[in-house]
Amino acid sequence: MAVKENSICFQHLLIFMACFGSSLATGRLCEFAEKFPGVGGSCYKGPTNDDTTKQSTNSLSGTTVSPVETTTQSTTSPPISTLSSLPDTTVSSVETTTQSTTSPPVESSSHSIDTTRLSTPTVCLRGQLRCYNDDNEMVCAAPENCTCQMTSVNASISAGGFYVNPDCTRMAHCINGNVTWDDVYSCSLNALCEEQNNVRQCYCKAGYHGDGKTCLQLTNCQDVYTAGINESGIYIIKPTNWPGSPFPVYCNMADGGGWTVFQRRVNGSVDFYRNWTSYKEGFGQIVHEFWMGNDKLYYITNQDNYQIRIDLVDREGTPYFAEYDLFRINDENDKYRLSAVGTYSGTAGTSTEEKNGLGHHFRSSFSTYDQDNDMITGHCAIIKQGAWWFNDCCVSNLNSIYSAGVVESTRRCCGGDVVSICWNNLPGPDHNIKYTEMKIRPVQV
Ligand SMILES: [Ca+2]
Repeated sequence: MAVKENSICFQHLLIFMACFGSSLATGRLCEFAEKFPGVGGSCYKGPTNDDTTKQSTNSLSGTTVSPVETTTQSTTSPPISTLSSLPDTTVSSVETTTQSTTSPPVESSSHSIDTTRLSTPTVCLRGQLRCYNDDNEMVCAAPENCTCQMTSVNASISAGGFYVNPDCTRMAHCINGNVTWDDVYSCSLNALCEEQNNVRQCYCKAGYHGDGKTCLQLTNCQDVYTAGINESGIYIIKPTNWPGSPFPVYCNMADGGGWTVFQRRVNGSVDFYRNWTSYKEGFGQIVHEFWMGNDKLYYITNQDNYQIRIDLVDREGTPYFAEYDLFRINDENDKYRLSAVGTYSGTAGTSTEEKNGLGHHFRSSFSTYDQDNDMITGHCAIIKQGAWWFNDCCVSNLNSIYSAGVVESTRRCCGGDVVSICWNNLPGPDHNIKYTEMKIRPVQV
């Protein structure tokens, strides 16, 4: 029996794992985001009319191909091999020739059918063809619903689907019951010929995006966005010169899209008072509270000119944001020094460099409780219980203790003895930030 075009999305956690294991490796958004808004992934559902435009942008498409069963056909329908002897005007589902076109519709007055050999409808309405459906039953159907029987490879292709041969050197399509072979089909150097969820074709490797024939490297979330994916979620990227394996990041596609998120605080459930190695490698959950990791941040911000956006929400729910038109950090040898902070704009306070949240920290090295790289005798990371580009110590400190508590508006979180997530000069009380998100993208040209 020909297998119908599968819906390959699994349920619940299986979706999560399956999508991460395969589809995210392509960098494409998983449709399980339908169930888990805000979290990406990809699972292909068989082609439908509605999918036509989606496939053109998201590029993954497929259909299952299964060997033709001949054992049951002898009782309900003729074996495939005998179909070729039937008049062309009555059956069009047999593999014909390359670049074949749609067969003419069967006339309702057709009299050329051998009714002794066919137990299924012998006369079809105008506009229909006698052909196999996805259940391998001979029926009268609209041409676009006819499957294609490929006797040469002992397989069938679902209506509208495709077939790729075992070494991914040929691709055939089933269109209106006819098989059409592409002139050229081969895998990109950044793709693998393999079967995923019962669909064999060329698949882009992790960190790349495309149809398998062409695969573009995803060096940040802007590349994901440019590829036509505008839904926030998790994607696999591979920054330029990154020495490790491609890795997942959270892409925020709001505010113009293409933002690679590297820090988020939501409710204090993740401990941010951590050591140097932890900040170097990253920690937390990228769909929740996390720090992406200073090594990754270094590679991303050094492959182009990047801007940064910082979103803050205070305890009362009032949102603020700060943007700097340039942002970069150096590598570990230079203690992840904040080597570029551009011009400020936004709603999160003053534009005076000495007072605004991040500008004050320009040129400072990163410090953690086990690495004192600040500019005072004391140890800012311990005093302020955070990890930041401390100098004398701070005007901002978004990795400090999560408190979101009420504090006196006259006291400064970095200048006084209050220890909490801090962004001095935020309009209103500045010690009660309950939400932060730090994200970067290439400077827009
Ligand atoms: Ca010190």
